[in-house]
Amino acid sequence: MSEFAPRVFSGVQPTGNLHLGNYLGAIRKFVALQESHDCLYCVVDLHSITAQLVHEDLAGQTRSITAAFLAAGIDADKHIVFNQSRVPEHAELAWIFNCVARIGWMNRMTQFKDKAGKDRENASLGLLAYPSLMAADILLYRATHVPVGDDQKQHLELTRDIAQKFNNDFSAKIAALGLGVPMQVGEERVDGFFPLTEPLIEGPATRVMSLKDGTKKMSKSDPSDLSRINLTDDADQIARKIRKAKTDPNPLPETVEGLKGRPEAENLVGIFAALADRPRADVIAEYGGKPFSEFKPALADLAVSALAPVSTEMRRIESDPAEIDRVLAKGGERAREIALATMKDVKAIVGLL
Ligand code: AQP
Repeated sequence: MSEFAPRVFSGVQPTGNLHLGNYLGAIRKFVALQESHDCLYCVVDLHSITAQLVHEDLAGQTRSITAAFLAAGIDADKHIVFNQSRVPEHAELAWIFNCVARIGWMNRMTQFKDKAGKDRENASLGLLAYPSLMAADILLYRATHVPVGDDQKQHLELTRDIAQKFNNDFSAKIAALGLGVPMQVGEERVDGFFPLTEPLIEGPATRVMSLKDGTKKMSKSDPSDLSRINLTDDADQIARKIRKAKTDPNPLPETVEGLKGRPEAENLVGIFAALADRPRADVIAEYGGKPFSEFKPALADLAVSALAPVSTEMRRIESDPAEIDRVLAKGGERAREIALATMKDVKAIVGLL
């Protein structure tokens, strides 16, 4: 067991409209964790320029994601809400991690392969180094837990590899400076400077799939808006998208096992279960054997009732951008205090005067 104080960190990129996948896979978990942990929630604007450099309104997008955090129920007084670029130590630690991580590790990242596509030589160096900046985001605060969707699992494993290599390579220096924290690594009890962060990937909606293709992740960058439900969609748009969602011609199965091999049905049942906070088996007990024409309107009603309060509150918050900027500035100051303390020790460990 780690003896680092439990602390949660997670981030969302300001790359477009937040969708139901981001909400169920990440933001709703952020809200729940506030009860039990100290949390830092970050709009990771430096990440958003890795795949596409020029954005029409990056600052506006950053405010909009912040508004979504607050509207969903994140308490910016009790916890820390900020945007990444306000705390320059993220980029500073990422540079050190670029020298810890190996090129082979980065080349294996499936998100890099997906986003770089066929023309890898033309991808930005930032896109390749993305996981090293993500490790810096987390480890700058020596966060012990990171709530994320399933797509981020590999990046979290890499974060642990970076922490472990840093701890090993500098073990003598960490011990000499008295900066080691005891922790359990497998069978061994060791001292390390960075914790081996645990991903929190659980619940019925760790990977919400596209409404147009049950084998593809719901994503902000999908060119078809019909593939996702945005947090900003109104009741009519939500109902229309669910009505048009791809399904197979059969009624819903009578058992959860019957969802196997039916990705679209599995996705819609998973979304229903997550929104209603009920097990899938419960949903199947109610709708098994019924046609999609009956299930879809119930799902649309549920989605509207879950998302409407968030989108209404989001619009209210967005109408006062100066207040959002105040929240981010205050959060940035509080985050920076922790970041500076970590960097002071990291510099001493590495030997940077
Ligand atoms: N479909 C999803 N199901 C469950 N969780 C998801 N997340 C993203 N998509 C799903 C989780 O949301 C958090 C924020 O994601 P992000 O914006 O930082 O990056 P992303 O994973 O790249 O999100 P998108 O929507 O897929 O963006 P694009 O299209 O730009 O790639 C993360 O915790 C993520 O796991």
